Amino acid sequence: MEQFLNPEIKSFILSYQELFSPNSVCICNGSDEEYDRMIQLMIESGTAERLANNNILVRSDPQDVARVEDRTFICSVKEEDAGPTNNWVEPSEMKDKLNGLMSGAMMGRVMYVIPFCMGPLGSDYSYYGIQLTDSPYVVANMKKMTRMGQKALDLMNEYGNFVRCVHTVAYPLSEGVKDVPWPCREDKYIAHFPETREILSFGSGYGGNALLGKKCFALRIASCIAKDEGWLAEHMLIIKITDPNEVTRTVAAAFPSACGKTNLAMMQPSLAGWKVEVIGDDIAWMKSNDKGELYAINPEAGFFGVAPGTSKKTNPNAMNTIRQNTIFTNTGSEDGKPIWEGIDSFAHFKNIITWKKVLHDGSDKVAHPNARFTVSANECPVLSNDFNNLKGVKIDAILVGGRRDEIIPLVFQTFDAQEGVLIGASLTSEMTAAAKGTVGKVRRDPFAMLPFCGYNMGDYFKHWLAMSERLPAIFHVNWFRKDKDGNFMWPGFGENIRVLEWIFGRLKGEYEGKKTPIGTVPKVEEFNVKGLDEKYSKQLSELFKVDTDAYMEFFEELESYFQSLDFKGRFPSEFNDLINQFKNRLANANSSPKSL
Ligand code: TSX
Ligand code: MN
Repeated sequence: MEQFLNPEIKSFILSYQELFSPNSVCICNGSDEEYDRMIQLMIESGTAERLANNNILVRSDPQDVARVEDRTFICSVKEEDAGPTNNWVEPSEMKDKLNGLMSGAMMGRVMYVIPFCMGPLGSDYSYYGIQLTDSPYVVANMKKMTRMGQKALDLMNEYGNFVRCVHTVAYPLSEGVKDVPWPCREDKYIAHFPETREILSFGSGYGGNALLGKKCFALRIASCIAKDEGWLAEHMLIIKITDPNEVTRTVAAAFPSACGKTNLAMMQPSLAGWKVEVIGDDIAWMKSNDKGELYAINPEAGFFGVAPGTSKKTNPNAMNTIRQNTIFTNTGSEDGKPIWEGIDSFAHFKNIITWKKVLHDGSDKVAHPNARFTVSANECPVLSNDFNNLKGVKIDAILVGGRRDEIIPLVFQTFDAQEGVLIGASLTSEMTAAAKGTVGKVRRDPFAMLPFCGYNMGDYFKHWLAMSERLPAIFHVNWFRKDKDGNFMWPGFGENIRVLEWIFGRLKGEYEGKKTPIGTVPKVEEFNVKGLDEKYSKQLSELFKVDTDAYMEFFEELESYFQSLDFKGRFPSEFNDLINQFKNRLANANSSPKSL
């Protein structure tokens, strides 16, 4: 270690070097040469192969393809600080366990030291981390997903504080052990220590388990820092919308996985003159200033997106983003091109090699459903010029959304921020391939943070309520409503700009909307249907309808969900009042329909 490292950084590295016993230590500088060296290592070890356009394809072990929520732990000192939605283990017990397991875990390997910054380099919003890892795949991915290397290290040396991120695939190459293309372990641990801002990740090399800057740091640990410091670390995209008169508004939006966050973040609007630019597709850090305005940054530097379903039709800007300089993980390939289910040109391919490295015969999947692309945000043609803005961007509206066949209208604005917070806490999602579990099952997913809130969800609700005086307008959207025959009632994708246009009009005070018991929906005549397929425009009133009986049941189900969880006394009683407020309005609407 020739270069200057402040004493805390030095002792962090040395103590884990001693524990892990790697052959050598490499401090990453984040250069392109270093990236190329990681790729070369992966090619030589059979982990990766080159595709066209400087893309590469990596195949993981089929046992290591997604986040492992049942192996993810919040190790706060007190159990009640982890709350009912997290797995809790007492910190010293977890440390002892992992100290034992990690002893000698990097034998025969290099320990890479990755200094990185979450957020624009030099921004007051940003936080630093150092990840130790024995995986060249992780080094390559961290270069795309974070501001990684020398500059981050220089700033960190000066600033002092950093989150300790410790990762090993835990496959030591002791005497006589041969390496495998994707080393990993069955007994995985993804452990978070919120009080000491530490992450210990053992036995997995995949995604959110291993790229510790993302879900572990920027959501689980950051949510704890944010609660302590009075800001928000959220599972939200950030987009900047420009109307035909060059008026811009910036929106943050929380959607559970599989609702198309990345598609919305990069969407190509169908309405002429409108522009949508992306600042982030997954995580937003939001702080309010002394004027009560909310400002946000995207702590990430790249996109780690789900490949299956991405196509010229669903997300043309993503397709252009990932044309070159991209790491594909667990996709199929043919002739130097990455391939997956839902890519437009699928049928043209004749000799596809699947993610499991066999010739595709139609009976098996080309790509794993959680196959990913990793790409630097700089490759994105619709990246906002505010992406690196040190001051962040002012958030004019918060959107929350779910994926619901029935009941929830296309869009409504909540009457106030407190009601918006309750609506955010009411989100549900379908289980997806992004995490190990039952695909297709509906689960409650407050603010899309269920797997990512690093502390007691009751305290999280209280924190949102405490922030509510400083929150902008809140809207709920649902692109996924279906008619009685099971057809989608809304075309979605680029046509969602019509919903954003209405939201825009609300923010500018131009649209009055129509009051319903749950909030304000568009008046049909306010909604821009120019050029919209008649099959959709003729059922708009249906899309804006609020079924009071169904919504009454919705709030009753929400109530029983909250009651089913043991928040250890941390549940905000205001939520019960808010639910009653909604229920009273719904009951009144039923008894006297003319009053609304
Ligand atoms: O991402 C989606 N969005 C947001 C886009 C900006 N998806 C994909 C979800 C899975 C990740 C959507 N799917 C959206 C949507 O708005 N809407 C739907 C449902 C839908 C699917 C297909 C059609 C219409 C609606 N139409 C045809 O296939 C022709
Ligand atoms: Mn996500």
